[in-house]
Amino acid sequence: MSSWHPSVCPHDCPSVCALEVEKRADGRLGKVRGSLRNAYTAGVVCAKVARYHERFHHPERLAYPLRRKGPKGSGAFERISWEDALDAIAEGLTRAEQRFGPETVWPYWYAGTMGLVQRDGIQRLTHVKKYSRFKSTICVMLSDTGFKAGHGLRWGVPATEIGEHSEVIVVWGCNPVHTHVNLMSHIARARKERGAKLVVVDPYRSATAEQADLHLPLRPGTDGALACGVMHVLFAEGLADRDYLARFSDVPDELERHLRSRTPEWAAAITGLEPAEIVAFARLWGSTRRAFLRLGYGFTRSRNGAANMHAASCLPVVTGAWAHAGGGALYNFGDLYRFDKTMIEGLDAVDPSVRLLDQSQIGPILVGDAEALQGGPPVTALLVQNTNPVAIAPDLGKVHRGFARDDLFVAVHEQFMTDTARMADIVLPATMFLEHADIYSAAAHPTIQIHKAIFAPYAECRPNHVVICELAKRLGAEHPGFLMSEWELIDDLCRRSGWPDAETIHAAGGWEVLPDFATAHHLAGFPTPDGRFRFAPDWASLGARGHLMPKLPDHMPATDEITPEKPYRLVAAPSRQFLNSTFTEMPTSLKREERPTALLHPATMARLGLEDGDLVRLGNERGSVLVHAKARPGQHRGTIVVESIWPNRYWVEGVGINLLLGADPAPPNGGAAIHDTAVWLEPVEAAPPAAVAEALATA
Ligand SMILES: Nc1nc2c(c(=O)[nH]1)N[C@H]1C(S)=C(S)[C@@H](COP(=O)(O)OP(=O)(O)OC[C@H]3O[C@@H](n4cnc5c(=O)[nH]c(N)nc54)[C@H](O)[C@@H]3O)O[C@H]1N2
Ligand SMILES: Nc1nc2c(c(=O)[nH]1)N[C@H]1C(S)=C(S)[C@@H](COP(=O)(O)OP(=O)(O)OC[C@H]3O[C@@H](n4cnc5c(=O)[nH]c(N)nc54)[C@H](O)[C@@H]3O)O[C@H]1N2
Ligand code: SF4
Ligand SMILES: [Mo]
Repeated sequence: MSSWHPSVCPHDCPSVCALEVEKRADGRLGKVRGSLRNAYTAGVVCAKVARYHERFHHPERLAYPLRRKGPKGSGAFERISWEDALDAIAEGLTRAEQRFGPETVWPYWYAGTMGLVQRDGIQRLTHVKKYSRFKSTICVMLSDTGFKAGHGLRWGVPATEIGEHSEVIVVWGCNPVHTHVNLMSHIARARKERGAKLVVVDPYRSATAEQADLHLPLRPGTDGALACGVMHVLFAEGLADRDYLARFSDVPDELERHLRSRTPEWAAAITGLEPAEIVAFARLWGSTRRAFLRLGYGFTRSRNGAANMHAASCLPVVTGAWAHAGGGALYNFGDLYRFDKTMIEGLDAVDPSVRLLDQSQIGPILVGDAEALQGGPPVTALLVQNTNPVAIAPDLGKVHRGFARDDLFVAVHEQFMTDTARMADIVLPATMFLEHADIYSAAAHPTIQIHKAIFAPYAECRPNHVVICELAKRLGAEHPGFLMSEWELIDDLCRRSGWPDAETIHAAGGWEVLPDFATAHHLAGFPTPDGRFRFAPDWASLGARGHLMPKLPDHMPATDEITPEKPYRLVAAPSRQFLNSTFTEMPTSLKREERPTALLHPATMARLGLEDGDLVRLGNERGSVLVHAKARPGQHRGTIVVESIWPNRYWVEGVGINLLLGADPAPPNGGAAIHDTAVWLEPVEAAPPAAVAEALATA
């Protein structure tokens, strides 16, 4: 007989789905489905996680610790014992530290698992050992900064209100059909029950845009201009709620004056949209107070991304939509959880004088860029958990050169032989979420969820927490957190943060952290010091380069703009069947994605004499990649979209699309400009070398 168990999806996705997992009579993983116990998940789960048995029982899962025996990156490893592997890592880190001091060691992590214990515990080791600290910038730095600029703190209206009340839904700069499919079920209900209209703001006709009543395919990085054009119309046509503005915002009159010159024509010239489209969008938004704005991450991955987030986030304030059921905005519920992570992260051991290295600048850092290293010692040792920078980081050529350095010691704790693991000196096998306990918060719904292990670890796999504690022992790092079990850390976190204990939350199937409607809708004011939304943010308080930000919502001309030499703008958007580089090991995902592909406007294809499947070369000052072209209507003629992130071996010349992306930190406080790249494009005659065709055929 098989049994069903409650679980939580651990992957780096806003949805953090509540799952039901089948353990079959033979002890193997059976079906995975969305649970009904969470109103946001509501029984829905994405296709790739529904096929999780393929990943869980994958023949290429890492099973044993490995030591490199050939040259770096050769893929030649030998099996060793856990004792030997942990000793070798401790020795590698200690030797580096003896030569250059503790800041030469950089524990490097990200959100491969979103569990707070297994994801964040590595920072306890960082802080206690005074290793270089980690400034997490690759994903939410720009969006967080831009949202906080106006709202103060991050929370919003639950997506379940969309289904119940919304009449207009705007999906701005995200692609939920690919990246958090659950949102679409709430939108579908609103359309079915009351004919709600869906607007999608995205440079290309994404799978979400395909479903829209109105798709606005603006040029990448011009969202600030679009938002200003829309607000101009709202004020000009009497659709702004002046009473609401007077009560709940800082400088509404100044904003209105400032917007007088931001006409739809002005915005059209910048965005590449028609003035009439902008007016139509504004009238639709202003036609009801039950208008819901889903603010994504994608549109903030530009050098002006924080300004664009702030500008777009002004819309529901101008019309007062916030005060109504089904109205307002949702970006992220992050600040409702108010977690005290002292024990998990060792926050009592933080030394602010230790340098903070920028996650997104790993390329420049590893090739010795003095500015990125902040004048400190070189990085000569990396301990990596939960991330795959050799595939996903910007300025990927530098990342590859850096990882190839013979004087760099690298230990990688992974589930698969990823591009990063392949470059390691020591590889450790990691458990998957079904094999360890953890606690999860979510971005897209306001729920704490706790998970208990359902399966015994595969082969010799160990959880991140165990590895960090074992290393601490060998490195002489002392902190009470290293002596606690996973469960003790989860329970400590809950109690310390003022939530019920871990058993209670687990037994309840999750814990809602949003108190009531009034809080969700900021009925008593926004979570800023004076309760007012900021049209004029205090950017200086949000980052060292606040002086570069526009005083009021505006178009901030800071992107990698086109030139005669580089006439196209590249968007490296997420693909549907992969999650970043995770799931690229699953045969069914690879098959459905086919191969790396550049989506071009049909007119651009025609002008260059290209047909579907022809090879093109995309390039800029950082290098170039070969990729197959495909026509996609519904985007600007100058926009190229490459749905990512394919492992390097699937690229004709062995390096992925991130080779073209810049790693320069965007203002005011850093962040990766993943979708902000000017490129040239050349048609190419040659067929791809046999190696790649073979990699795809045997996948
Ligand atoms: N299937 C799948 N799911 C995922 C991921 C994945 O890779 N695949 N990644 C996960 C992660 S880590 C995250 S952070 C989330 C991200 O979730 P999203 O916010 O949905 O993803 P983004 O990369 O941020 O990009 C989404 C959309 O932004 C658009 N975009 C790019 N530039 C601009 C712009 O200048 N303006 C506007 N308006 N739109 C723009 C892109 O064309 C794309 O359609 O998804 C998570 N879920
Ligand atoms: N071109 C392009 N590049 C991008 C983006 C994009 O949209 N386009 N998006 C950017 C964004 S938003 C992000 S967040 C980054 C994400 O990039 P990454 O952080 O590299 O995310 P993943 O590729 O999912 O890698 C996570 C790794 O963690 C491993 N893992 C999962 N669970 C565990 C565990 O419990 N223990 C251990 N030890 N390992 C585990 C997985 O096997 C996987 O290899 O990519 C960025 N790069
Ligand atoms: S939608 Fe996101 S959270 Fe839900 S199962 Fe898929 S990857 Fe996991
Ligand atoms: Mo992300």
